[in-house]
Amino acid sequence: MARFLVVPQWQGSPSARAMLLIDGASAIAGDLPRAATSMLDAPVEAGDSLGTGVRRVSSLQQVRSLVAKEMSPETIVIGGDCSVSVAALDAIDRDDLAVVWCDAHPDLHTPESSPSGAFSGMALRAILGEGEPQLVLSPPVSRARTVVVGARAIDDDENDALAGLTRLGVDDLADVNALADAVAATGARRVWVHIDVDVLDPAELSAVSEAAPFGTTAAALSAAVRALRERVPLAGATIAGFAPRSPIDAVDDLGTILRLVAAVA
Ligand SMILES: [Mn+2]
Repeated sequence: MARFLVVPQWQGSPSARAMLLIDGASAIAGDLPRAATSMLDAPVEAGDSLGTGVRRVSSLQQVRSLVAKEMSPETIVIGGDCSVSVAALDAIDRDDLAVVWCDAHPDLHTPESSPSGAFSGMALRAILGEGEPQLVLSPPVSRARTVVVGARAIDDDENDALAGLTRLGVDDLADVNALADAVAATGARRVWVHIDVDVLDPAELSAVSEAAPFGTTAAALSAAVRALRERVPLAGATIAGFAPRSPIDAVDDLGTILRLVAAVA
């Protein structure tokens, strides 16, 4: 049975309403099996950049050390902002690991290119080992083992960093085996699946900080992830980016979120 680690980290988000991510994490946690779920005692305060180009580094580091203590095999991490995946991957063996990044945004900024200084927009870049030295993964995950799914809001500065990554668009998921094929082709023996819920179309799920049109459906993504798991064992997964503005909004979207949880758990 999967274990769930709920990480209500908001400090990596660029949003003025980043703290809604805490409400999102709590809402999801309320529907998970209690005996299999741990809630991380994440700092609530903003924290300090400590002279780096990344905002709130001190809090991000605190969360990272707490996550390291809580990770076990096949943990499903519930965010929080997207950079919870950097903390999770930092804590596990990355030999033979592929990373699937399902997100409307590729999160490939560096401190130099980021307009906001928010770490969530640098999360995948940090997993590739590039960016602020205090936060990047070492050893990194290689570009050859990284698959980006559903990215469609890409900043100019992120384009060069996409080189060498495998990319699947929303339309590619019409073939239920496309994701499994892409990951199998990397030669990896285990896979981490990161899902920012903004990869979904706003008609499917509205409670995100930066909605992007023309996303995928929960049905297509779930089917692709299930087909992937039949081919490559899951090392773990992340569901991130749920930011409901009210409890009523949270209830509206929870069915969709739980469908994604069921696909990875
Ligand atoms: Mn995103």
